Amino acid sequence: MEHIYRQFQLDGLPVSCTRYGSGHINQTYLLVTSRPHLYVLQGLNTSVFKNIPGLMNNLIAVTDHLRKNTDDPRRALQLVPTLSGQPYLACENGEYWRLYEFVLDSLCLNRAETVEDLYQSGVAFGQFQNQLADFPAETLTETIPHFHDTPDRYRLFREAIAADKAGRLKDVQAEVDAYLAYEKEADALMSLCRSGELPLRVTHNDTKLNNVMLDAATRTPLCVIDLDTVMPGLAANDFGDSIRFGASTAAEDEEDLSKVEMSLELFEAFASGFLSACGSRLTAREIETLPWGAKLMTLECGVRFLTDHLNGDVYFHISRPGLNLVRCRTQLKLVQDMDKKWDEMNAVIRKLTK
Ligand code: ADP
Ligand code: GN1
Ligand code: MG
Repeated sequence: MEHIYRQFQLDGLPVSCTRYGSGHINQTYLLVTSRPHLYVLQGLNTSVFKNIPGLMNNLIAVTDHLRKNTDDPRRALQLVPTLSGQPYLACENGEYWRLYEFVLDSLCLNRAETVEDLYQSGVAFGQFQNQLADFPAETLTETIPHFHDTPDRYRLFREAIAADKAGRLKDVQAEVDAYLAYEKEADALMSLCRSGELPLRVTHNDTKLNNVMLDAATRTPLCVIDLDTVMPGLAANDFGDSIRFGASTAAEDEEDLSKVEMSLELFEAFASGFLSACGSRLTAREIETLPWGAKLMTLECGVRFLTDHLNGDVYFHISRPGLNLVRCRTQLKLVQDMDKKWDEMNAVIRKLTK
């Protein structure tokens, strides 16, 4: 990694550079110098992101915007420039690298340790939405076209089934059939957007709990990270992706499906934090359709995992064979559990906005 990090303006001499975090897309390293000064070094995934200069422009504009409201360096991601003063490194071999200041004295959780943690992550994503309400959406590059277009995800799923590139279809027919049975629901939110009933807003689009930094002492929000997919989108999808990941009683890659449920207690905690931070900005229709965001983001993510399994694991990082299949099963279990709890999920939202 030395040839990469020595091209950035470092404070001190590099002491260690080790793989870090549990993101599924980029290559992330913790870089520590002799000062000591901590950095996060990231290699961007060029097969996922086709327009990295556009993506980096989004990131710079969004973080500049977030910094307008605060003097606290921990409240917005901060890029460290290269030796030649560029905000990121574009290598001759086509790789792109960026360096962030490490958000100090923070927590980044893969699992809420308390119900309050999930409440606070709801506050973080609600605030994020609030802070970007006056951001000029038309200046953003769409970094992944059709990112949360669930019907389009089904189209790609059908293509993967037809191609059966990795020869795995015969082993996963049950999962394929179960997901195809849900296809009729895939357009529920997109159709409301097309008809003008739901507005497009500047959204994060990847609102996993591990994309929020909490203050280690107070466990309250510092900032939202992983801004690669900030684009115009639906508020319900930001809400929903957080529920998919954070309100599950088990990890995304849990093999024992009896442990996987969508916890109504965690659902309420996140909803309560999210609505307290951004509820007044949302229309009644947006609020009413939040449970759909939860169901569709979970369904869509499951379809994406299964598509990737069929394609031979070319998109999401996997640490063991079959991991995308395991992930698609947990998402399916969550969708089925949401079906069972549908009336209660809707009742929670009504109760919180009474
Ligand atoms: P990916 O797109 O692969 O998920 P992320 O940008 O989310 O990449 O980074 C992966 C992980 O690295 C995060 O979940 C977090 O633990 C850690 N991380 C990223 N940026 C920072 C930062 N500035 N300070 C501290 N930790 C960070
Ligand atoms: C990826 O980058 P990361 O790990 O935060 C993915 C999300 C999925 C998520 C599933 C750019 O998020 O869309 O919901 O994995 N990000 C991208 O865990 O595809
Ligand atoms: Mg991430």
